[in-house]
Amino acid sequence: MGSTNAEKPLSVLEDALKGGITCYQLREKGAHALVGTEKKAFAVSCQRLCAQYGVPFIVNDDVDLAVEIDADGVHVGQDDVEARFVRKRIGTEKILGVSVHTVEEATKAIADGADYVGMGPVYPTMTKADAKPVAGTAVIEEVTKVYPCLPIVGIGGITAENAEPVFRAGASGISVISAIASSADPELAARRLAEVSLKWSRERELLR
Ligand code: TZP
Ligand code: MG
Repeated sequence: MGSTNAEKPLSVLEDALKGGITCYQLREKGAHALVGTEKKAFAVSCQRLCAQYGVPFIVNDDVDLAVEIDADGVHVGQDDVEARFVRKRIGTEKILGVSVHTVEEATKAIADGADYVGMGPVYPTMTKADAKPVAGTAVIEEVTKVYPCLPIVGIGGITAENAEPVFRAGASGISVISAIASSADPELAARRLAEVSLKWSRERELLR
């Protein structure tokens, strides 16, 4: 018996959790994206799985859904509802992430109450149809210099093999889709990414 559309992503998520991911963001996008009650049911299944592993569950864009199911946080981009309104709505206890591409956007994200910023695409990616041009790691370095304490998560085409320059530029974390979801062994892929990430968080501790 084959798995349903909703089961496959759930099994990938469980593998990723076993492999050691430390945060999960639900990004329900594209032509076959679930909507309405199906989306909510899927979100709750992901949320429960994340809770079993003690991993924060963040919803991309959909503030209403995040509030309705009491998600751990919300992530918004520059074209979504303004971060300051999201912060007002979700309160101070929840995680707020904002995608930024410049120091100016980072400044606004901080003023709006962001806990972290996502920056990318660092490398070429096929995943986001409307992704901005590839930014490399230079902007991450720039934002790190201005805001050394701001948690930055790099995104876009990142794998365990090319993650090092992202951390070296100042990112505290990396965020991936294909490197795990398109892997033949998502658990192993997540473990490798978690290892690289752990190595860099240790190095950062030593530098303090
Ligand atoms: N924002 C910039 S690139 C991207 C998003 C959401 C997609 C990243 O996906 P992948 O498969 O890890 O390149
Ligand atoms: Mg968005």
